[in-house]
Amino acid sequence: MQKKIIFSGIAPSGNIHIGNYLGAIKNWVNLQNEYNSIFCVVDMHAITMPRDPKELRKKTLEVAKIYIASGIDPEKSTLFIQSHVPEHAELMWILNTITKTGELSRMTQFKDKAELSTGDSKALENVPLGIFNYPILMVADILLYDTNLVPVGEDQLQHIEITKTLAKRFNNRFGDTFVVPEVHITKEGMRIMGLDDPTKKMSKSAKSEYNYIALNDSEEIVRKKIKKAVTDSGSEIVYRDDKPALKNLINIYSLLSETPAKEIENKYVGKGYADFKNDLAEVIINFLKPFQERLAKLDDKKVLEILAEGAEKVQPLAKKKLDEVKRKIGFIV
Ligand code: AQP
Repeated sequence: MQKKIIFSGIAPSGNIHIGNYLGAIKNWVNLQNEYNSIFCVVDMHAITMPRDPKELRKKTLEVAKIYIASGIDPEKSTLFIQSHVPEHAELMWILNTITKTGELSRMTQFKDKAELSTGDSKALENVPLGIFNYPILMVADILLYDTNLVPVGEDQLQHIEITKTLAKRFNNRFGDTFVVPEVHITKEGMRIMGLDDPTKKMSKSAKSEYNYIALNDSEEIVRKKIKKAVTDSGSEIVYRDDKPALKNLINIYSLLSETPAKEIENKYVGKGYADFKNDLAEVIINFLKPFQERLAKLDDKKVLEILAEGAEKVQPLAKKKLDEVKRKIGFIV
């Protein structure tokens, strides 16, 4: 029987953090044995905001290296850079034409990124169009490869919903063409919150670097960030919804050390935040150290070769799907 297909990607923007790892990459590593896996560095998504070209090139390679250092095995999974397969942009154009503007303006990520919550009626005028319609590029990324499952963090749920909507809409109008994918989310890693604000997700485009632990943070920085991480009122170490900051920190501790939250609670009975935070910093460092050693050993040239081979492997699949789409809508192929 043919293996099912998974597709996912991360934009090379900002610093990749433990939220990206726990919500997405860790999950990919586990799934790659079971599924035909395609992982992309989505550089076309990164340019929805202004980027320094030199920095973008550096980050694109860095993200691919992070995938590999995290355990994505290029022998098992296909890795490539999105802009190396132009079919993504071409399919996006076609899908634009069947998408309603209302569907995009309801996206919470759009509202957040465009900072529309300020109530300034002029705010919209200066929002780059890419911030508005990048979800359609995500839809194209996923649908090009007959993806069955999309492993992502919870913040991407709306984007997977619109993927399903557009796949069904196209299939209804033009006949069966796209596989309608399902989302794959792990319960614990689904949403790691910001260290400086537990009501918002940890985010690589956060204004303050105290929002996240980046995968390339030094020991000293990790200790500093955890020390500064906001906590809740009271002094007990408990995993409860009414203590969102602590719950988030315990989640990180639990996921990185593979210790159940209950066990962590028991360990800190009678102890305070200082003990807990010191140990949490060590748990994070113990995870980051071997990861960073593996990352440092990766050769740029070799990784670029892996990415080029990956693009060569998936491009014919993308072209086949795009040609089918073009034929269905009446283009001469
Ligand atoms: N906090 C999080 N918890 C769990 N999963 C998360 N993901 C992102 N943040 C968390 C998952 O990581 C993958 C890549 O998402 P992304 O590229 O959108 O990363 P981001 O950190 O969320 O980036 P931003 O802040 O939106 O900045 P830009 O737009 O500049 O890249 C996804 O699977 C996501 O669910």
